[in-house]
Amino acid sequence: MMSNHSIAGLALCATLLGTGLTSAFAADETLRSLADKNNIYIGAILNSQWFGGGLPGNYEQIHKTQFNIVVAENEMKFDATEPSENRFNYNNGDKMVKYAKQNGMRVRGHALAWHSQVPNWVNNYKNDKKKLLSVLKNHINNVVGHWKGQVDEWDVVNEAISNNEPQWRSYSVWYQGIGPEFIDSAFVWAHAADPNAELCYNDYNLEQGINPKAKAGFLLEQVKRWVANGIPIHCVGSQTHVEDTTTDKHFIGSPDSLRSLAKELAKLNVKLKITELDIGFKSGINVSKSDLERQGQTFRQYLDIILEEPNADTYLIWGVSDKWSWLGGLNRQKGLIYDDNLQPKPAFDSIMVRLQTYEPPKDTVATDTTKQDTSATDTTKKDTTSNDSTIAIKTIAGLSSLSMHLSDRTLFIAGATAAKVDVFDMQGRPVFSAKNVKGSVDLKIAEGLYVVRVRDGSKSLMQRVTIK
Ligand code: 9MR
Repeated sequence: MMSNHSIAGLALCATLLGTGLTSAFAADETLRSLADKNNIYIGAILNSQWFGGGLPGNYEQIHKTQFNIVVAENEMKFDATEPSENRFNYNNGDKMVKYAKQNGMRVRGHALAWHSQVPNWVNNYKNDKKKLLSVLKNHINNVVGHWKGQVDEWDVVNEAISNNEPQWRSYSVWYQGIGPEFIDSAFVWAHAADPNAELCYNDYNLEQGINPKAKAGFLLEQVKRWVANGIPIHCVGSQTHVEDTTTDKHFIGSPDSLRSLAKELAKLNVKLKITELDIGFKSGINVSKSDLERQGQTFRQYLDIILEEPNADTYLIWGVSDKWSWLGGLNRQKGLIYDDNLQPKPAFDSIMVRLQTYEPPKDTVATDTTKQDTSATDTTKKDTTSNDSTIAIKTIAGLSSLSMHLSDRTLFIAGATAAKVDVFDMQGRPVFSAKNVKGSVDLKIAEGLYVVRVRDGSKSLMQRVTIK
């Protein structure tokens, strides 16, 4: 039987051909296969209904076919993981990590230090700075430690900035009890618990401009300070919960503003990720076909940032289907890329086509400004690390003619005529390099965790490996 997506793919081909465009894609291409090809992560949350087992069978099928990164809607938050003091519950998080592993997906952890979804027992210590510090440190140590090497990136601090007149958010037990230094400490503790995890500051309204009065402007100043002080921050997550501009005339965000933030962060060697995207319409209004098409264009404009900015690599949507979305609580509707019946919307097609047609600028490789090169601590795509170094790298069959396979310290490369191989340590420092590699090369490096990059002309592949 043909899947929804094959049907959608064929329908889209037909639409494109009907409009005179010759571009068409194979019926088996998915957002995921195209994201892989473009070296980015595309994902959607596993929502709380999935954890409860209450979703139709094709939800999971769609999720694992279309996405290569996953995050839990609520199940890794403080109240879920430490419901009572020093008693941790990892059941749901483990379930997601297992699912991600089985399906070769990257895992985001959300969120360690946040003012919301904090269990009541924490508030009992609101006037005890020393105790609160030890509570937060213990939480981070345990949670990050539990998923060390399995959760690739964490929202270490979420929504610590206030909405108006940017300043720190005051109604937060962490801010009130500890002061803004809870942020610096949280990053340091998270890094100590898993030195290889990418660590993000995550917030909303970051698409509203980078002037000092906007949230992103205030954040930028803090990121500069954190970087200057050696705080291990590697990324900023822009939640990007936005509204369609025709239904909210006062909405001031734009993809261009978010792109400006990405460019400023690049100067600091910090990544930008879109972590919770939805583009809703006001509740109660009739949403027409052309509204949905316009929505698709906005999804595409945000995707362009991720495709085009070298320090942007992740495009995560806060839900799969409009049927299970938090947006109703915000007086918005229909903000996702699948409709109530799990059918792809015009936004899905818009993303699909953009992923298919995007061509990186010709000088990308020559000037060495590839995505992977911009972050010193890039944990790179597709960590398929296992205990056995002989299968540490799996080829991504059919997605690129270039592939690699590691056996002990010998790296075998297929599909290359004269590849350049570079190996970096987890801080991004080059440790080995070889030119004109055709079949295989011996990696003369010590035991440890590395990133291997193979480039052959305009083709490029990057993987994390364990050398034993
Ligand atoms: O989608 C989440 C919803 O189910 C929860 O009730 C809510 C509680 O605060 O959190 C929602 O997720 C939020 C995310 O964790 C942080 N950014 C805003 C998201 C939407 O509110």
